[in-house]
Amino acid sequence: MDKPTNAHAKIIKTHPCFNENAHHLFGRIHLAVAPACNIQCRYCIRKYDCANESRPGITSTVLAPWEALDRVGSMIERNDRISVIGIAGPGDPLANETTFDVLKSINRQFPELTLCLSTNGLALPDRLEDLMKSGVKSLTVTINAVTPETAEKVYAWIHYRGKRYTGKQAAEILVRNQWRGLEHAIDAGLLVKVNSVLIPGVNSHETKLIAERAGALGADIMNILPLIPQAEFAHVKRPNHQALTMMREQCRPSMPQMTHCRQCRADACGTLGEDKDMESEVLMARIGEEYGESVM
Ligand code: CLF
Ligand code: SF4
Repeated sequence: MDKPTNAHAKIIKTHPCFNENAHHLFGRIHLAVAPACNIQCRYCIRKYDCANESRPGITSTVLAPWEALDRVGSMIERNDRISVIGIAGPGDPLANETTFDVLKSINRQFPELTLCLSTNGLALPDRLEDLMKSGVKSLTVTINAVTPETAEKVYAWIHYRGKRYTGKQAAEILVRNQWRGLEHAIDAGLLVKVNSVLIPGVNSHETKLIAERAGALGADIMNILPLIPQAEFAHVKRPNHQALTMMREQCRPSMPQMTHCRQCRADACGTLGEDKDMESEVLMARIGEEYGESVM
């Protein structure tokens, strides 16, 4: 087996999110197979995609597992630059059993593709082993706080092991699980990105601390996302480019910073920024197939 560093280097070479130089050359497909979420971020409107990894505003069609597999097949036939298959919502992938079934099937059928997943981290300590078994190689954990006091301002409630928690108790469990999950995922050899939503006046005083702590644990890269003001934070001003750049510079000594994130949809496909519509891509692939068959 490759040592984690060698295996990581191989994945990074073709991963559009972990490697800025790869993002024009290689693409990803997001499979929107995970509608349920186990927490409530105060900046999230639940009818849209998960704002931790995917740009909210466009409701995704949730795919059944067979549809997801079918789409991967059609897409990689049509687009040979697809190197990564990710599950990033529209809710939290780890709160949906379908996630694991889909990952396993893709891993079996397309072992050459890198499987990627993004989570809020609540269920990560409980589900890491299952994730590893399903073939995931790169992981994103969104961490918006170090202290429960700040976490309480960012998250309204959690649903954990069959029980709903609010307030301080919810914040304590979530923060503990996010950091524990992150540490375990790094130790297990996954390539790990930390996403952090920058919310001015709410968690901005802890962003640097998140970088320091995650960097010390060995996370590979950090992606600071500017808040999209909505839901309970509709009144908060979205950090401008300058504020974002300043925060990234403060965090850079602790961890490499991602600056090319496109806050893509849970059903995005193609290279970053192409924002192709998967359904029409799949349709085009089918038409191409049928045309090919009819002229042969
Ligand atoms: Fe998707 Fe995320 Fe994997 Fe990339 S996206 S699950 S790590 S394959 Fe990439 Fe899109 Fe930014 Fe995410 S540009 S939102 S960082
Ligand atoms: Fe919304 Fe994602 Fe937060 Fe769940 S984890 S509440 S889907 S932003």
